[in-house]
Amino acid sequence: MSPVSRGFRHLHRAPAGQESRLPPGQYVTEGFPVLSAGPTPHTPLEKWTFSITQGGQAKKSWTWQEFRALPAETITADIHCVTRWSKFGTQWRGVSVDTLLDQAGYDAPYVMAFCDGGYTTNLPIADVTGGQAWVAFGYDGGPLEAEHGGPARLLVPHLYFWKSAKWVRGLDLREADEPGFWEKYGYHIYGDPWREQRYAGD
Ligand SMILES: Nc1nc2c(c(=O)[nH]1)N[C@H]1C(S)=C(S)[C@@H](COP(=O)(O)O)O[C@H]1N2
Ligand SMILES: [Mo]
Repeated sequence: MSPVSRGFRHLHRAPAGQESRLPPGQYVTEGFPVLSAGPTPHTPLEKWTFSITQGGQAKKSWTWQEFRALPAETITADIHCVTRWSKFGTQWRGVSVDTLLDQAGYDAPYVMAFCDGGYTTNLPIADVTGGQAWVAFGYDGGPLEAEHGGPARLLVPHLYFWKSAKWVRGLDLREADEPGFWEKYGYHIYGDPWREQRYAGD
């Protein structure tokens, strides 16, 4: 299956005065490229759940209805893809990962996000707490489109966008930082765009 990759038009430099918003080696796009390593899954909402798991066991699980009843926030963020596009001022609606982890209870240094379709990505707990990460279900005032990760995706805008797992279904609490899907293929284990951590060893 060849990866889907489209919407790379008009990559340009940061507008005057906005240069400091653009991490090194990045260009600005006005479009919203789609990058998917496989086909877009379509899980019906009545079968959708979000779970915080540990050692394969669910500590807490929400149905779509329960998830949507949680307090939501509007998030405005710049996003940065490792393929060098950045998009300024994207607007999302989502539930803070803090809310989910606080309800589940947690005591682990890492998480592995897991998704419909089998994609995974690893993150330190310190990067998904403290108001830095959301499970986003809305984009630009509407529902999040399936190709961009709907019904819900992880949003971790301070790291390269591959960490923002689309079609996310849960977070598995981990004692060790194990590589996820792209990290196993040689992408950086952490992925800070400001330190240009694109590939292992950067
Ligand atoms: N489940 C899943 N999540 C994923 C991916 C993927 O292939 N599958 N691609 C990642 C990559 S490399 C990027 S840049 C962003 C792209 O999100 P977009 O398609 O909404 O632009 O999703 C990330 N999350
Ligand atoms: Mo990406």
